[in-house]
Amino acid sequence: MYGILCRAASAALDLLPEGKENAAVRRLLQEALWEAEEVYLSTLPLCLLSLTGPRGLCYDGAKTKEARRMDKPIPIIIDADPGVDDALALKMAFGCPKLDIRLLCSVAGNVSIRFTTANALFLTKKYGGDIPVARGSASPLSRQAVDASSVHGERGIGNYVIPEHDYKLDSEDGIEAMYVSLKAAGEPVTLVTLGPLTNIAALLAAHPDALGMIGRIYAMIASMDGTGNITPYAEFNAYCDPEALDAVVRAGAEIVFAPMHLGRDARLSQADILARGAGSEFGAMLERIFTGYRDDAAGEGYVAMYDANAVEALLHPELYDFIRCTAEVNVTDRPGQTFLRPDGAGRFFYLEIRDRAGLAEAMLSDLFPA
Ligand SMILES: [Ca+2]
Repeated sequence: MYGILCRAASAALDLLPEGKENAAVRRLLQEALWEAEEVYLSTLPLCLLSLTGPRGLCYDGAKTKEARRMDKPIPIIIDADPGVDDALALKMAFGCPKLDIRLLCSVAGNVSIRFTTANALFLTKKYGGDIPVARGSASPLSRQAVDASSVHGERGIGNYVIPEHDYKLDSEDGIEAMYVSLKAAGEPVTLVTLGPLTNIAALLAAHPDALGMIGRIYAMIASMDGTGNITPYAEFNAYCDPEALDAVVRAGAEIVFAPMHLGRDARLSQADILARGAGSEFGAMLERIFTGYRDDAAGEGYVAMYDANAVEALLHPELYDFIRCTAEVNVTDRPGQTFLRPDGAGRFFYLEIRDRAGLAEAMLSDLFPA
């Protein structure tokens, strides 16, 4: 039955003339095709066997929806607050032929919007080519801004000082830039969020129809069990803007959480990173960045790869288990406290690393592609 639906949707797509007037219909048909393919594949015992994780947790749609589209680059928008680990995650995404990065939007988080925007602009134009860059929200939806400059350095990227350059922002209004980009795509766009979810919540509040244009959100945010790193109860990105996270969760967006503990689980030694990047300009930049970076959670000489998991799960879904869950966000007495509870009927997913050695190698290779 689903095989028939796959073929019907595929045939309809082939017959539908290209053109903006058909964009909405194409998107609906493409969505129907993906959904039918997922159900179809999940009924095949061989697929089930090959995609079943070591924890006995079953294949799910989250890892295959993008995988099915690997024949063409995945359209994505990245929202980030660079940030040392953001810089590493962004470099992994830039230049990867699997991704079609439509926009990079800054957000206040690790440091103020002034510095996250400056860092996002320089990193993107220097290493990402022509990707448009927009300035996002300067402060959380309804709270005072906090930062993590004690970890990432006063300007967010350790002791690296951005050289003089002529790079220009493409937009001073990241939320509108995101909406325009989503509308122009004509197909669902994956969001990769590496900071607080202020921009995404603001986007959904201003343009509720944007939700239907977002394929899935890969988000580095939250902890599984109500523990934290900025407070005993809250992970940093969730703590910065709990109302934004709560709004995105409640909006019904399909979120793949890269939770806090994965950052430590996926940590890389600075020596390994610098050895791989020896002789490269980015390697030299990292050497300077690391002199001003200090994360006790990662351990001396290591970098906690929090944000990289959100990118790598998209690029290498086979290295992770995607586990269906529910999500709960505290916006009152313990702001930013989160609980992600495994639940086969849950609307969200959280990630666990399936292959740590494989992931470490993938991260290094993506940081410094041959
Ligand atoms: Ca970040």
